[in-house]
Amino acid sequence: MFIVFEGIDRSGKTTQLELTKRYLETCRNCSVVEWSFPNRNSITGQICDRYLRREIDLDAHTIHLLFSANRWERQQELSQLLAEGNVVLCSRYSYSGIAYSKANGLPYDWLKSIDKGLIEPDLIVYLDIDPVIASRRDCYGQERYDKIDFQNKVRINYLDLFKNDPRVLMLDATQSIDKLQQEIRAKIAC
Ligand code: DGP
Repeated sequence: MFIVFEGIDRSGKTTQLELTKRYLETCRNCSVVEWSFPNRNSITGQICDRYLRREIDLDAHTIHLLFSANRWERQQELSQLLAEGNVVLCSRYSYSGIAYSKANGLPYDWLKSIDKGLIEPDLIVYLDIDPVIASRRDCYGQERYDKIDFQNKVRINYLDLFKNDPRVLMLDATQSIDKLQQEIRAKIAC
């Protein structure tokens, strides 16, 4: 099973991913692998990291291609992990690519075509939150995209992208951590 967690910055993806991992390991006896994109350790990820930390500037198409390459370069490994029976929990995937790069002014069709063929997740957990509320959470404002106007555009893009997708569990991320985790567990259990 391949489960992707999506949402604007500080929406609570990491917290829910960790709790879901613990649940699957301890209560469901699963072998769970935790991933996140961008993977900042690879060469493409190091450039994405420098871009996000505002150390370098790159044009919107160029940086998007690097974010996308960062996903493509791990496809074989992902395919193997899934074939071996692991559950892969992943913070961000191609949906971040569309939501963020569209907010950067790039066209949807081009964005979609670049990531076409990536392994599809079985479930997408989308944590929806007003960017003003998210901005009050710890560690907000450290990276390039942490601006309320920009995050508003990203949120609109996510909502548009996910509105008719049956694989998406759309959650109100202002709910308590426990309540959100309960909803995720209920979905995984069925
Ligand atoms: P974090 O999840 O905290 O490691 O932050 C990663 C940042 O990278 C976040 O602001 C969203 C952004 N991001 C992830 N994937 C893409 C992508 O494909 N394109 C663009 N433009 N941004 C992305």
